[in-house]
Amino acid sequence: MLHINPKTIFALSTAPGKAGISVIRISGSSVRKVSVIFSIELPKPRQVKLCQLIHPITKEVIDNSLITFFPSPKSFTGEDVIEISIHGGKAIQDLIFRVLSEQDDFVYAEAGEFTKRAFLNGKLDLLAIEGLGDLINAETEFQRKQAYDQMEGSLSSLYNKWISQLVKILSYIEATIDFVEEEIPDNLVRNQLKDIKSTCIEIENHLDDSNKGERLRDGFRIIIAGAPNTGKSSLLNHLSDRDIAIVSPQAGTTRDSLDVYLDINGFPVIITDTAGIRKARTSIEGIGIKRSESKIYEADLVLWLMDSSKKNNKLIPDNIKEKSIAVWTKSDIAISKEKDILISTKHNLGFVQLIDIIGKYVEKGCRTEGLFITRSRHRDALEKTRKHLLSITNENNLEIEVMAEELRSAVNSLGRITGNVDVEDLLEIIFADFCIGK
Ligand SMILES: Nc1nc2c(ncn2[C@@H]2O[C@H](COP(=O)(O)OP(=O)(O)OP(=O)(O)O)[C@@H](O)[C@H]2O)c(=O)[nH]1
Ligand SMILES: [Mg+2]
Repeated sequence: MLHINPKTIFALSTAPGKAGISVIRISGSSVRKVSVIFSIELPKPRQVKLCQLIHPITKEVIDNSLITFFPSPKSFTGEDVIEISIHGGKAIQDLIFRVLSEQDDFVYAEAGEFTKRAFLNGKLDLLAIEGLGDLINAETEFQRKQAYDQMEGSLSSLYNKWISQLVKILSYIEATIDFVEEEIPDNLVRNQLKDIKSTCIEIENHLDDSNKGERLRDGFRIIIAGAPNTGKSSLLNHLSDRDIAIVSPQAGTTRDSLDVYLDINGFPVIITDTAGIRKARTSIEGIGIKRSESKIYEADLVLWLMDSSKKNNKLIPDNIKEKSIAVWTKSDIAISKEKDILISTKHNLGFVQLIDIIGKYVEKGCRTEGLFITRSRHRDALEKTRKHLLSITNENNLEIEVMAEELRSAVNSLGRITGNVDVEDLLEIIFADFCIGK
């Protein structure tokens, strides 16, 4: 069970290390004591004030700082919060932390404790917290947008809408159980079934999203594969503009898979160079080839390389044709130039066309418009909700008590996504202005 430590917590909110400025965040019921500790006058709520921080014992000036005060409940954590912007040096931070630690009711915050308090005080639900985490980690423009929308509650409103729809149905059904001796309109249960079906269809449509949101969050995976010596490592180096993989005329150079992170048109892409596929000559090469095969299996797109200066190339295997594009390499020494995609890393040829095609695949694979599932945690919970609803709609003459139980489980699964649903509380709210038969 989560609980809030009664102590006031403090920590550095900006990244550690030297910087122009750093921000220390303090949250909890003793926050106002900061004014006594450092001999400063607190600013008005949510206004910034320039203050000299004075050491409580030596009375020396520690630093000039900017103080912002957020009284409860209008703060990130919901508690009283003070943010102190100081010059970003280690000695200043250490001294302030030492002074604060000497207070009985102050303690250095644990990882994620500010956010945990925000959750426990009802300031953020789990989706908003995950959105905030994703926003901080976002590396491309579309990742930023998706994370921001989630943090601002776009997914929470959708899931909360389904929760209220289902709880409303549940309240009717519970009422039917409770008042079964009295007169219940004949079509009551039939109407509830219709509503369950329509919510279930909405959830199914949401699930049927080709995993775009998760791909946008985690990165679109492109694998460079093909026979040895076709120029795979040369292509990785060229695309990433770095000399990251060893290139050599010897077939079977690459053994380990090598990842490079790229931003293609605002989408996150992970490109992986792999060991050339052939009958392994050594056991180590064999391990490399196995790794290639499993990477190819996980890939969203495979660039299958073939050497245009050679006859008898190893063609794209049938089982990966659907997610592969054929890329012919070494166009500068090609036997024939009649190929759809023909590149030369040596002479920088064919890359406008190759990047254009890759960009289209990436966009198709992770462009999200509207609301998309962003984590497998949410997908699992939605799948469970769907399963419970289907077990009601697929069954004829299901006992009403079983129906209520399945609905309750469906709501609980949905509630686990946002983390703040208590079915009994919701039922009470609904029953408060709900009257059977009206
Ligand atoms: N002429 C020419 N040679 C190239 C080109 N691209 C790669 N090569 C040469 O092809 C040879 C193999 O290149 P790599 O990039 O190591 O090929 P690979 O597919 O990674 O090979 P393995 O790791 O052994 O599977 C090297 O000698 C490269 O210099 C190109 O565009 N033109
Ligand atoms: Mg290689």
